[in-house]
Amino acid sequence: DDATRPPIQLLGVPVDVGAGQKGASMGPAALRMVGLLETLEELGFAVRDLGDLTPKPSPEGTDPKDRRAQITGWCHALAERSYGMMRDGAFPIFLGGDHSLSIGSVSGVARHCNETGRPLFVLWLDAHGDFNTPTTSPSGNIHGMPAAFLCGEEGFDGIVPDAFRAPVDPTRVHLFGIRSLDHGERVLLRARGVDVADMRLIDEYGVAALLRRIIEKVQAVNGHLHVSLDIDFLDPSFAPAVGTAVPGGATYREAHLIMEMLHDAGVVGSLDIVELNPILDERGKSAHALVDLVASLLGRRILDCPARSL
Ligand code: 6HN
Ligand code: MN
Ligand code: MN
Ligand code: MN
Repeated sequence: DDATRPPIQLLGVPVDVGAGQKGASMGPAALRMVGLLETLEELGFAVRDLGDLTPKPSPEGTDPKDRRAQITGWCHALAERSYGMMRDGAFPIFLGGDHSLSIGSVSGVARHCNETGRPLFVLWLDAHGDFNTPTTSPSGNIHGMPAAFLCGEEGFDGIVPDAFRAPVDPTRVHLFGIRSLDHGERVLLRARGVDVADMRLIDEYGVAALLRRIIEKVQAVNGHLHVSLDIDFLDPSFAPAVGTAVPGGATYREAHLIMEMLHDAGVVGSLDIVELNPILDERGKSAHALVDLVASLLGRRILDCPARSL
């Protein structure tokens, strides 16, 4: 088992112009500070920290306040980098940074999957749908749009290089933990057939039953599952460091169970950790909670043996 584990590569993506509030650019530093790398090494992984990404500069004459141009700079650099990490055979972990970075990270992963013929699935753990387009968005903040971009919606021309524009099949995008949607998102999500496990469904059926169906779908076609973990998926009581907190999120144990099941299923091949805003944290508790969740995703267990059946 251990011999087949891919090495882990960490890449910081300190972008925050996609969000309405600044501060997520300090996320990569906070995750490193609470021991992400050491935790993964203790689990037996070879880990390489590639440091922080530098965005491509905007064309001369661009207004420095043009947020779309800045995101384009980040996403061009990140799509290439993400693709390179996949080609290295690594398990990439992208440390955000706001959620706009997933436009770049998933585009790189998608290109690799297309080349290797592996169907790509995305598990989007979030309070929000992130399914606005530049036309529907009430805020204009690009971190509220990445899932729509990935599913091939219009309005994002040039945000990644053309060679990386590889839309994901919307029926393979699974939004999970959702409890805040804008009107336009609700309409589009239904029209495209995206699978949405909202908190109401989670309350009724529990995370295990809902996640098992997704895992089985991925396993049936030997797919690659990319997990995009927005910290606001978690209940703000134990993960307060986020600018867009919504009450009623996943509990500490629900979140860990998801990670533990994903680990046991062996389907996850890449990960984003986004929206951690350390200036809103309380003594580092949100950063610690995220590192513990990543540990569960990568094999930390309570008992040192696989889960048993009933
Ligand atoms: N996130 N739906 C809101 C908007 O501005 O489009 C909130 C988006 C939040 C995005 O948390 O990654
Ligand atoms: Mn591969
Ligand atoms: Mn969110
Ligand atoms: Mn998000």
